[in-house]
Amino acid sequence: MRSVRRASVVTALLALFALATGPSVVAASSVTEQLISRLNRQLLYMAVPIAVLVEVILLYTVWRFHDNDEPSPTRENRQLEITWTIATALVLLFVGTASFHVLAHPMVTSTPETAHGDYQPGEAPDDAVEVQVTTEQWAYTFDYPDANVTTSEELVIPANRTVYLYVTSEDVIHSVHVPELGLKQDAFPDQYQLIRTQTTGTGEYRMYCAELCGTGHAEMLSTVRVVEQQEYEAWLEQGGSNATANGTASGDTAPSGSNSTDGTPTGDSNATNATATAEPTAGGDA
Ligand SMILES: [Cu+2]
Repeated sequence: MRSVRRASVVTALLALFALATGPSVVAASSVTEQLISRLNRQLLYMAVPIAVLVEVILLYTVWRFHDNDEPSPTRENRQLEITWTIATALVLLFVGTASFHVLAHPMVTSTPETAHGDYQPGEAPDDAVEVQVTTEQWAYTFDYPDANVTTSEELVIPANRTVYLYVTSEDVIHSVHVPELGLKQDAFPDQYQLIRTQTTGTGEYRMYCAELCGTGHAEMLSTVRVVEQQEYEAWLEQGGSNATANGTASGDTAPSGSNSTDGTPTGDSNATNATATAEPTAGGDA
């Protein structure tokens, strides 16, 4: 019986490590999402066999001893105790190492590398795309300082390039959340937080506010559109397809109902993509 137990523990552990180090199977939309999903799968590969093993032992015990009228007290079993102590230590070691590897990754957790210890827009490397994301009740403003473009309609970024999003708030605490890209960062007034990522292809993703911030919280939505470099440059050149000269002042801007799919700059696009909720502002970029 003892050898059977030990063998099952060892087999389960070997299977865990084999599965945990297997190749990733799902195509990720960003490096950040890739790291997080892989960790999630690894932990699942750990947890599921352990859960199954425990359940099997439990059911076996119930079946085997359900009509035992004279149960004998548990005897000390040093070998078994040593086995499960080492097995548990190995599992925890793996979970800790795998988690640390992801949590410490700069595309997952940004750490200020500057002497002043916080983030300041303008400090992104030259080859990275920098966007300032300003949140307010209940809208977003996206500033592209290098191109002098400001828009409140959607966040447009180029594919396969490192992106630095400097997140801040004009009023209360918000949280910028793009689940499909694995991005989430709280936004605080009077300071910048950094989201660093790199997408792996083009696509369109929903941006949510993930911090209850008032009555319009549920409507605080926007779109992240990842486009090819060429399309991105054309979009910037047009001043952003939906750019507004007074983007930061338009507090009543409706949450983006943007459903543009072709990404072609349309100048004053309010006429074309005004949805039931979008209140046309006075003439786009004038
Ligand atoms: Cu909110």
